[in-house]
Amino acid sequence: MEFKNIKLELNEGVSLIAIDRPKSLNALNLETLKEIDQALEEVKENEEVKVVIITGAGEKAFVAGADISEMKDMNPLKAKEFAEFGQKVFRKIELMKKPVIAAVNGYALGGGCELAMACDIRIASHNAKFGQPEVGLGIIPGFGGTQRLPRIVGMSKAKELIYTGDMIDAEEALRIGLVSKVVEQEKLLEEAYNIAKKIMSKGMIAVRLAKEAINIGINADIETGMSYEAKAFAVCFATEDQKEGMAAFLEKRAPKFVDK
Ligand code: CO8
Repeated sequence: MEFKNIKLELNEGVSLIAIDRPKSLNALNLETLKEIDQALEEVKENEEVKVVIITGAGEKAFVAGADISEMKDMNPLKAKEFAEFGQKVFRKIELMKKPVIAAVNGYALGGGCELAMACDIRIASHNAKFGQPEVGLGIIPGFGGTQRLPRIVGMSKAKELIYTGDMIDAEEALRIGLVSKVVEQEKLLEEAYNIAKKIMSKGMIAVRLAKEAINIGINADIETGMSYEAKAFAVCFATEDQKEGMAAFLEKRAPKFVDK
């Protein structure tokens, strides 16, 4: 499919989705969200794609939020539909069987921070800025921010950020665990690809099962999480990759995983 507001590339097993609306700092209007949704469907179905990277085009913004000019005249029903659609798209990222890395290259505000938080791994460039400024617009986060931010950084910091609308820089985001790495802007995509390549060198079924176990466990009690982990662990032993991985270790050679 042809896209107007995003770019979609495939390089050696890695799909790169770049939000590309530079005039509005890559803000998410409905059309852009629909294109992201479509791109996610395509990468989900494409067996060549092993890992996905999401970034913002240009050097200034990852995504500066939902598009305020489009939201300003919404009635409550439209606002609910918009929030639910955005939530559904971001949940698709979270539930995708392939790892998704956010390469945050500038402003990640409101819906932009929420998009990054739906990804499995977040890395940022030094000039990245994060925040949930919605209360300053008289609204609250609507694409999962009230749910994911406390799960990622804890209740106190999440409430501080959401109630004040404060913007934090990349170093602070690293300190509070909102991102896992900060690099120079010109190295950001290279670093994201390096992480993707490292993941792709492992048993990808195991990576997928680990993602599922972590996602289920974070929203469940410990017994449910442990029980899921044990079952997913058992499933690994039905794969060729488990046999290959362990044989390769014992034979002191690099494993050749086949994703089976
Ligand atoms: N929506 C629409 N346009 C935007 C947005 C946005 N979120 N952010 C920036 N723009 C536009 C500006 O209007 C401006 O356009 P123009 O050139 O036509 O005037 C252009 O991008 C450049 O922006 P600035 O001139 O403001 O650039 P600065 O460098 O001065 O400032 C900032 C950069 C700090 C990022 C500033 O643009 C800003 O504060 N943007 C808004 C950030 C924000 O509040 N984001 C949260 C939006 S609300 C949200 O995301 C809720 C998500 C859940 C929705 C649920 C559905 C109901």
